[in-house]
Amino acid sequence: ANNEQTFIMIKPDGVARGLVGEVIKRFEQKGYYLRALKMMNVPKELAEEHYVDLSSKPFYKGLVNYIVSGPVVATVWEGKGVVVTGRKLVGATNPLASEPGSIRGDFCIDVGRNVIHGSDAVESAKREIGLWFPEGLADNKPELKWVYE
Ligand code: DAT
Ligand code: MG
Repeated sequence: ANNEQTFIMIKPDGVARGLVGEVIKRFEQKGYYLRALKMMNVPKELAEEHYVDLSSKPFYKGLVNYIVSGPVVATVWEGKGVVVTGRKLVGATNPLASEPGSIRGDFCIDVGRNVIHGSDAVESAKREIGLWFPEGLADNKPELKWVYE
């Protein structure tokens, strides 16, 4: 489906380092459509819920503290295969293993400061979009005839 959606969040280090435009540029250049965007400070409960599947991990507390440490930019992107391809644009979790050419591969080193989040499946994307955009997304009508045949 051309209207698959994923949740992409530029984490506090990415915002502080001025990488917001770089991230948006890469998703736009690929042909994906920006459906929603907001800068926000993250309530601790939201960070905890976002990463609830990792709550038993030893790094969970540090992870939550990192996400609430400064403003993030939360975005929703739409297009064919955007979840899987978005993960490729983001790169592997540990930036030392992320391919150069991916966002993490190009811009970071430590797993605990890996600049960006991307949903890992269509179902988790739905959950995360609901969590981060409870107000819903604005209506729109993108012109996509130069992206899709
Ligand atoms: P991803 O963000 O690639 O989906 P994940 O969902 O497994 O990775 O973990 C979420 C975040 O938690 C990840 O971006 C960084 C942090 N994290 C994961 N594994 C970690 C580890 N072994 N040590 C420290 N932080 C880790
Ligand atoms: Mg994940």
